[in-house]
Amino acid sequence: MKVDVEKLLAELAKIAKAIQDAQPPKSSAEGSRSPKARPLTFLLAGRTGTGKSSTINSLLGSDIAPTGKYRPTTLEVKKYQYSHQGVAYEIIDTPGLCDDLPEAGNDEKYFAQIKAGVQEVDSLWYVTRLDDSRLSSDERRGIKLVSKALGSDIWKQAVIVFTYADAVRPAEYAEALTERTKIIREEVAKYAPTEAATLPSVAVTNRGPTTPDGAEWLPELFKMVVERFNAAGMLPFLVSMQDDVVPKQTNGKAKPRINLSGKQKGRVRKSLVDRVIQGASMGASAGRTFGPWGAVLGAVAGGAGVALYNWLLEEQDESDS
Ligand SMILES: Nc1nc2c(ncn2[C@@H]2O[C@H](COP(=O)(O)OP(=O)(O)OP(=O)(O)O)[C@@H](O)[C@H]2O)c(=O)[nH]1
Ligand SMILES: [Mg+2]
Repeated sequence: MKVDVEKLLAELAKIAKAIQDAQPPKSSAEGSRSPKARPLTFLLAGRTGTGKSSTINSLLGSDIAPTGKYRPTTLEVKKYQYSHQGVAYEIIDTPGLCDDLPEAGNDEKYFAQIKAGVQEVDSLWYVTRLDDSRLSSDERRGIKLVSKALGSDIWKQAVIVFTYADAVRPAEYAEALTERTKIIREEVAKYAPTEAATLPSVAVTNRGPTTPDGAEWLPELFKMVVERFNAAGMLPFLVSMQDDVVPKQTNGKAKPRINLSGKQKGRVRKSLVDRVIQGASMGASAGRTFGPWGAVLGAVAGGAGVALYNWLLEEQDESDS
């Protein structure tokens, strides 16, 4: 795929202008009433102790969600606020289910909490250990409750995150990944058959940079999250993460914290071009697509995201697919 960088940047500037024109004028009286960008929202689901908090902290490069071993005693949806490069985030930690919690009555409460506490989700993570061999009854409950509380479409934004890849022997790694993915998809298919069929998975280990196959997992997780990200939030997400993924050009190429391969970079670029840029110029009005994030987009066209765009769109390597 050949991408015309100039044309895309021009397209982006046009979209930014359309959004800015659509915004209400910012007089001081009106300023407080102008729409406020909602935070980018990650929803973490899965049983307790699987590494949900550890993994979101790894992706965002900051200790946002507390980690550790403790026994959950209450069912409670917890929210963590965070700001990265001027973009607000909200991490919603659903109560880690575990077999010890009595089922009767609690599911209702859990369901109501998710429904009340979650408006729009940009990225849903279903987190489960790679070294588990079967799906526990509380995991089935978790999948059911998330599907019922948020609707089956929520799986469009979902990624299965397998943690504890370090606990799987290298010889069994590929099979574990395939088999565990199949099992989760089968369960999700009960509520969202279409989405389940293509539900992607990624293996991580919060004990080191590589999975047993020797590959770095952080760039793979990032790529997959971008590919599944709510299209409306993808641009602010990419812009806020640019310092984490774009190599520093100062002295040669300093390795970024999230070091995408040429192929992974190609997939991120494809998501951006197909789902954001072309989506906005061809689909409904850009204002509706980007909503109150017009300001972020304006900043992108005005300079803040240029490093990201130039880098993402620069080399047209063969690995695009
Ligand atoms: N070996 C190994 N340990 C991990 C991994 N991920 C997390 N842990 C450990 O597992 C424990 C629980 O991790 P958390 O990230 O707090 O798990 P959580 O899913 O957020 O747990 P709750 O908030 O209780 O639901 C911690 O002691 C982590 O250090 C992993 O990939 N491999
Ligand atoms: Mg946690």
